[in-house]
Amino acid sequence: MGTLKEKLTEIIPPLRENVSALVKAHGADVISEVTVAQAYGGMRGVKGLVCDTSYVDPEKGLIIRGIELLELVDKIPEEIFYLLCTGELPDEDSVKAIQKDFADRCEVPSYVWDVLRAMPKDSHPMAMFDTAILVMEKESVFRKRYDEGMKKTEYWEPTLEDSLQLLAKLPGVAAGVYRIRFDKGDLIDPDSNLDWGGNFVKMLGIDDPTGEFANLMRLYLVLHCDHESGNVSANTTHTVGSALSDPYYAVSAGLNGLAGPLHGLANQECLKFVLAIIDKYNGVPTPEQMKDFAWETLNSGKVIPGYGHAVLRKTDPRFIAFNNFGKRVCPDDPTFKTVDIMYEVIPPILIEQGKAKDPYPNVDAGSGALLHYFGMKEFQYYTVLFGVSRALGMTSQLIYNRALGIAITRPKSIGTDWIRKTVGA
Ligand code: CMX
Repeated sequence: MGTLKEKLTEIIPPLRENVSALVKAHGADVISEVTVAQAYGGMRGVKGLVCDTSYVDPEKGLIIRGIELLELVDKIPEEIFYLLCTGELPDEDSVKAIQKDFADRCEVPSYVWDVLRAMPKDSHPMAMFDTAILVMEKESVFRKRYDEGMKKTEYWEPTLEDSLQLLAKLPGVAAGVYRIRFDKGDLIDPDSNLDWGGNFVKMLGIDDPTGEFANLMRLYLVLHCDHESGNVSANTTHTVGSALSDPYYAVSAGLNGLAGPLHGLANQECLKFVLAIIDKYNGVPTPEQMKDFAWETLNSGKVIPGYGHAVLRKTDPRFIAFNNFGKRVCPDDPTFKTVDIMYEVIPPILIEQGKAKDPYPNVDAGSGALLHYFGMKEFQYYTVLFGVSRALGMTSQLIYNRALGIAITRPKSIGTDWIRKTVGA
């Protein structure tokens, strides 16, 4: 199969031809319409974005290139990146080639550490992570080639190079954020013999005598990789990238969106919630105690973190994968058990409350308990892990968009008076 670049070089020209033929033949056909409620309601359900890397089915959850997520949980992130970019799972040689691509590019410039160390001590780890990516923008090959006058058909190549550079460095950058922000001592060098996830665990410096933390991290990096392109972080990356801002700008921008409590920050909020229950009841709560706590939360106007979703209408398969891991590795851990009781108690309560369209757990409901079990207790850090993984999806979407020459994003906005007049209100 060869390298990722060789594969993309082979598949991109026919893909371009297919898409331009489709647009030529059916450009005027209608695929969606927009209601007033959708215009005010975050454009939920409006089909106006193209994403070929993955699809989120309300009932089945994430489907990557036609393969349901639960069929991919034994893969490693490198395989998933190849799948996202090309639509095929790589053979052993291609996996080795990606691992070599990452190993050759993994050194983090020293100025990144200077900047991170100069940031206020109480900076949020996501602010540090996003800043580190932005600081590396000066390395962008895309920007350099654009300044030299590259042809539009070549845009995807330096986008791929920037993406490989960025992905190769992200575990080191994220591990550095962890060690600097939480005073964990010196930075730990990467080991070029380890895979992307294994290397990340080594650089974090968390003791892993059984190797299960590395297994959890590989799973984590697979499960969070992509979720089509309408979610806040992917959509932001897409929009910024559509202005031909390079992948450093685009990924950093998208990750700022991931840092919101209704999006990727929900994993930290969720563990906070679980620990608050354990604290209140001096241990794993009974289902009755959990019910009381949940109603108190809802009645005080707060959301139950880790539950609900804009697209999903069933239990998120990403939650199921984490739950299966927990049942295998730490079934008696109090934090894990509390998450499991939540899974039993919360959906009927949200159904009874009658507001959330999806009363089931999403990806963020269970991941924190597992990280906590392995000794990563700094829950402010959890969204950084989400970000390392989501960068796989963000960059593969950017490569794809540049390959297809997708236009700069510019939907039409309208004012409330225009809407009133148009609907005769
Ligand atoms: N707890 C309490 N109320 C909830 C809820 C929850 N978990 N989920 C939704 N609702 C409420 C909404 O706040 C909304 O209330 P109002 O009508 O008073 O505004 C109502 O139910 C309808 O919302 P919805 O259409 O079902 O949900 P949205 O598509 O607007 O929002 C989401 C989706 C994820 C933001 C929302 O379910 C939520 O806030 N969940 C908790 C936070 C969370 O877990 N986020 C992580 C999502 C995964 C990710 O992106 O990382």
